[in-house]
Amino acid sequence: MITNPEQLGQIINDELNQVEITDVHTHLFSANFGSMLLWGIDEVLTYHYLIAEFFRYSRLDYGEFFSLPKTEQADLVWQTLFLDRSPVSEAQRGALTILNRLGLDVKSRDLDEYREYYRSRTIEQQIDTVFDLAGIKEVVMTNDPFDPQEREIWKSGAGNQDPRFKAALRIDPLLMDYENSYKVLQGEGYEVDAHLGGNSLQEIRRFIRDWVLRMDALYLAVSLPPDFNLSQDSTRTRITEECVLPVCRELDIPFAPMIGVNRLVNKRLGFAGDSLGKADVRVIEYLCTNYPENKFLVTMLSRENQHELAITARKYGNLMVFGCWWFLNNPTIVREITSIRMETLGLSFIPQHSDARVLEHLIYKWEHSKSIIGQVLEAKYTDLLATGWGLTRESVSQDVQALFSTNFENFLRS
Ligand code: RAT
Ligand code: ZN
Repeated sequence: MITNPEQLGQIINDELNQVEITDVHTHLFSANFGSMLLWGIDEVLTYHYLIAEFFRYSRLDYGEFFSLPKTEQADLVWQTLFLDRSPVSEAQRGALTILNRLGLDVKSRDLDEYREYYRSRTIEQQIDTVFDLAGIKEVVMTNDPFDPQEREIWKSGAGNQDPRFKAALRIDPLLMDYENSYKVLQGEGYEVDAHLGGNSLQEIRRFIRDWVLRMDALYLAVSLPPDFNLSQDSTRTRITEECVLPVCRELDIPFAPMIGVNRLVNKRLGFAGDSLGKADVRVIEYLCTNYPENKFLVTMLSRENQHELAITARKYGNLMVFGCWWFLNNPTIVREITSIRMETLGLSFIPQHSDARVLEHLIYKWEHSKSIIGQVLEAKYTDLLATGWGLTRESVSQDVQALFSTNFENFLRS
């Protein structure tokens, strides 16, 4: 039985160090995807979170920056964000956590030395090292059948060869850009037209089904703008209600709407130019009420949506809330959101995903998040001890595993 705070802190730390994480949403790929898997210091430094921060200080022409070779972009970011000033933002700190945990000398500030480390590494070794350092068991990829390069990899059978990398079928073009994306379906032999006439809906269902099965996808995901709703009779509404939801039901996989992105607010910044807005949580109520046989994995991007999303999850067993997504993945906000969720949902949520785009991101995203989630949990346990409640190492272990892996696995199976 755990009786005092020191013992409690030690046990939580042990459990956090041991837990094997399932990372439910990343942009990583297995080594079989070749150049699609990003890794290495130059990729870390040119992460779009850091590019946005670079342009807070630089007036360089955007086009000029993006036309430079990656190493030169990384040199500029390193100079501007790490040498010219202290790297205090979360993404800056993240790059330093990575270097430090890989055993590199952060004090030296010597980018060439960091590059040198990578010259002796193979991607296979680096995956093992990073998974080990970050405590990862499995990551879920973001798999796009509208990307010709990726499509070919799946068709060749190489997509599922590393069991540590699970698939998630991502269908943004289908819901966000049907006027163009239907042509991809046509090119792949599906009988669809621009207006959802004829056999289009049936064929879109066949397309989704074929890709879920080919990838063995754990869920079907889409990122959506803040004004997402299903109250208008639009192409998006029809594809969602008549194709996406029926196929998810049939194959018993969750639908994962990720809501709140305003894409390309500043187009010239490319990937780094996306922003966010507050969404209407009633669309989640609508989905969970009208489709009780479907399961919904939901994350929202605006801080303002977080309390109402947690309350919504109290109303529906078919709703699983996950992650502190993207602009929310800052220590202050992770602490706040995790506290709100724990106080309203107990342990029945998935506190975090990494959204890693570069392999090494797993190291910092998980170290930083684990520490805060652990502190929130510790505060709650301390309150429990004050009531006279008894905790054991086993109960702590079970709770930590729920948060970092089994809630997801059980939701998939439910
Ligand atoms: O966090 C990110 O890297 C974003 O660019 C997006 O990828 C977002 O997470 C998404 O999946 O749309
Ligand atoms: Zn993402």
